[in-house]
Amino acid sequence: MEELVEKIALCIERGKVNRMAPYPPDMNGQDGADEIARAAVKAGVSPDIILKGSMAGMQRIGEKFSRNEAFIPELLMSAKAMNAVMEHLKPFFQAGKVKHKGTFIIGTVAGDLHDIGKKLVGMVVEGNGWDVVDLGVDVSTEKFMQAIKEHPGCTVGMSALLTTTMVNMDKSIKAIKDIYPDIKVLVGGAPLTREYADKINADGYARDPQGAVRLLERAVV
Ligand code: B1M
Repeated sequence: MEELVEKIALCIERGKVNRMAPYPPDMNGQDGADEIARAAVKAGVSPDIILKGSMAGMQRIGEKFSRNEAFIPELLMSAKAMNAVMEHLKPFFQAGKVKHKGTFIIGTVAGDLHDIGKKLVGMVVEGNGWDVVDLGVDVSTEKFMQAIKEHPGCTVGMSALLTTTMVNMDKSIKAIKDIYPDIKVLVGGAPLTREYADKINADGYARDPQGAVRLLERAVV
């Protein structure tokens, strides 16, 4: 099992999406993240373990990027490989999707293009019985406000992966609370801390998707 997980981590680190993908050239003709994740699911490997391998691959490419050993195109290929794995995990995370506990609007804040963590949070929240509206990336305050107007009583989730964009949460929360003081806003993403969440008057901070579900259950159900 460990071997399978390591293979997934390697495909994500190297940005090997599937067998047909010509990139990276030295992995030509080998199975990619798509085939290996499919095989892992078929072999009964737990989705959490597959995810752990995927995150390890992302962590490695992120570290290479920090050391100037990888650049944006490589990060994009890793993201593509990660998305291929997530397609296989979706059915598991969404398996519990029965109750309509409420609506959760989620988006990555203005200026930020990181999609994967936010998508993962949306999938897990959806699997726990919430209707999820994913506004995508680079979501402006106006777009959050419009979605709140369209989904009265919703809860809002904001994700940020950059220290330079997490400050935009502050602006969006202020604007939302001004007009919709009862709307709850949860925040998360790698650079965030509980202290920062408190400072910007977020109603909750979650480190991971399960934390977001716990907050939602507490705040709303
Ligand atoms: Co960028 N990037 N990136 N990147 N990128 C990071 C985040 C970075 C840490 C890399 C590094 O330097 N080691 C660094 C940020 C440094 C900082 O600000 N402290 C960085 C940088 C600098 C940049 C650019 C500025 C690079 C440049 O242009 N010079 C640029 C910015 C573009 C922009 O957004 N405007 C940039 C671009 C990109 C790509 C577009 C190429 C690509 C994203 C593609 C995509 O998403 N479709 C990318 C990638 C892939 C990464 C890394 C390698 C991986 C991110 C990821 O998907 N992680 C990342 C390094 C790393 O994370 N190790 C890096 C996997 C994902 C599952 O985890 O998103 O953390 P994560 O989500 C977690 C939790 O954070 C949490 O739950 C998730 C699951 O556990 N969570 C929430 C997230 N949102 C939540 C919301 C919640 C609750 C929990 O409630 C609402």
